[in-house]
Amino acid sequence: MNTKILIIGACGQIGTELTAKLRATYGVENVVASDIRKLENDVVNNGIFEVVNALDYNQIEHLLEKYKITDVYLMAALLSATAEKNPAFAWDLNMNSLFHVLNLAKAGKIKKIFWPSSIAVFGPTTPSQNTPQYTIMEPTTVYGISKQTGERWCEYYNKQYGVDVRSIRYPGLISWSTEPGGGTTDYAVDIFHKAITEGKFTSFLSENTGLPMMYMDDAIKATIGIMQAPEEQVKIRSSYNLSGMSFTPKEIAEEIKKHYPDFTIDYNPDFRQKIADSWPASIDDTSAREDWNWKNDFEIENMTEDMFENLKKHIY
Ligand code: AKB
Repeated sequence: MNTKILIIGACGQIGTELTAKLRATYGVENVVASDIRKLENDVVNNGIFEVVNALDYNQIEHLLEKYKITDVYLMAALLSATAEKNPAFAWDLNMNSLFHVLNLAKAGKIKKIFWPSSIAVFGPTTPSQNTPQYTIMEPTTVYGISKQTGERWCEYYNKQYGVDVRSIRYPGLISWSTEPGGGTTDYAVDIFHKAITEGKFTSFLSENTGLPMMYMDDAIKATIGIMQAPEEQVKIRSSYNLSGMSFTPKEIAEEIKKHYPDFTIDYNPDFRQKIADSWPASIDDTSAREDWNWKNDFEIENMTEDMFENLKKHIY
């Protein structure tokens, strides 16, 4: 059977780049992008686009039937910082959108689901360095609680009902072409823009706050990689740890200085510091590497080079 894809939340940070890559991989006619509103952007203009509310079961069901969808990528979510400001809506969106696609798969209307989890599933009692796949998980943010709960439901639907749902725990994601939307790791994107436009940057996290990060190219590679892996290779049905690189604001500033020697950084931590302090500093992703051959291409050096090259070529 032909792969026919529906992306829910296609206009977000990950969705935008995922949609472009899926269209290039599977053909524009086999990928339906959707989001809560229709913007003037490549996602809307370069292929099939539908307005859909991720909380509307009937709308999703209608699209599945209309386009004979096999695979759903559910990318709609409220991220950590935004979720703290609106806990009730974050819980509603992050959980009920997941239940909709899980139940539609249970009813035989979807063959395969991708659902993103996050390093936010971990908490202050989790070992912070090289955080293992299986460890203490006591998240203290609304976002983290929703992701951890979502993971439990994914595994439950897989074991009880045979739903083929696949998931990875994204670290902070860095991209030159899309803006992040309300996360705690967003500084790591903004810093590149400010290095070019202002030569200085004020970080909302303190200088030695280490967090796991990943270049968007690697995140997209992992997302499509786990979806293309043979079913039996995807042994973990909660969510896989995934690692690219780890750095602190001070370390990324040092790397940026190799390109812009006059660049300066100062620090003014806000409410996001507490969230960052509750997350791991680095991640052990041995299971993803062993089970479905995950491997990252980008470390801090080649990511920084690629960011500046593309920002200067396409944005500034
Ligand atoms: C966030 O900061 O909320 C996200 C994430 C790590 O899931 N980027």
